[in-house]
Amino acid sequence: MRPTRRPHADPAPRRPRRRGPRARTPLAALALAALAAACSRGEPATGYEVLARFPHDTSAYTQGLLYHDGVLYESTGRYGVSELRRVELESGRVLQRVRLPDDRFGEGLALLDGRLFQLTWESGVGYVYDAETLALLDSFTYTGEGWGLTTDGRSLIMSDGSDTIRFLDPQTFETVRTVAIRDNGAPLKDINELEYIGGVLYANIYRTDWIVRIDPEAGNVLDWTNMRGLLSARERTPYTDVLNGIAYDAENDRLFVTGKLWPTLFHVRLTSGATP
Ligand SMILES: [Ca+2]
Repeated sequence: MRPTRRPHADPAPRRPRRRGPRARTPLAALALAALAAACSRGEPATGYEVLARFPHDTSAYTQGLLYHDGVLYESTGRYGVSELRRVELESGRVLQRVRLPDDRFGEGLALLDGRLFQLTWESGVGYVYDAETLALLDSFTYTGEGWGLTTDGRSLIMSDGSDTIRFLDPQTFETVRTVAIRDNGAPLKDINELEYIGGVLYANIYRTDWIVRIDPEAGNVLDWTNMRGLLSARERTPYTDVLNGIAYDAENDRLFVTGKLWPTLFHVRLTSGATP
């Protein structure tokens, strides 16, 4: 069945569907109890700490995000304005941009062995660029939709809106293996932007404020983190869209998150994420 079509710019942000930790394990039950206790005390029920804030282009419909050698690389979506960008972290200034064809909707982005790989949403076409120059080197095709993309250093790891993650060979783009994502045995769909950090797959869940951490080998969800309240009400406009975009600065151990058309990119530390 075809997944629900994603809005290009939702003027009235949808209420996120209920997603989150379920009290089916002792750990989840403890986390929920702590959450309930925090709520009852009037404290914000969040699972993160903001360490720094940086400007983010409010015209960037963030679909892919990564950090490498001191700069951010961003893939933006929407037909007619999709781009690959090199972005200065501190200012949010776009240092270099490559415009996609008007009929391509930019999606996930990964960097492996000096090459950038960019997915598109429904056209089944991906692009390969030189990471230094952003020169277009090649293109490839895949079946189904393109959502998130990251790498474990060997394979490209791709989400497509379903509950299955694909591992692609970066040379042939063949699917090497697939992993079914399960949260306490239940299929977890709408896995969106991805970041592979230290053997763990971090993922946005589309239309929610949740980031999940996944064991990419077995496919089981390790924990959920609620990013609610990250963007203040003052920073939101009718055009502000959902949380999406996770990047990691391995050299300085910095985790970055932002959202589609958000004015801010955050350096955060996840505090509620507990590995069983
Ligand atoms: Ca990412």
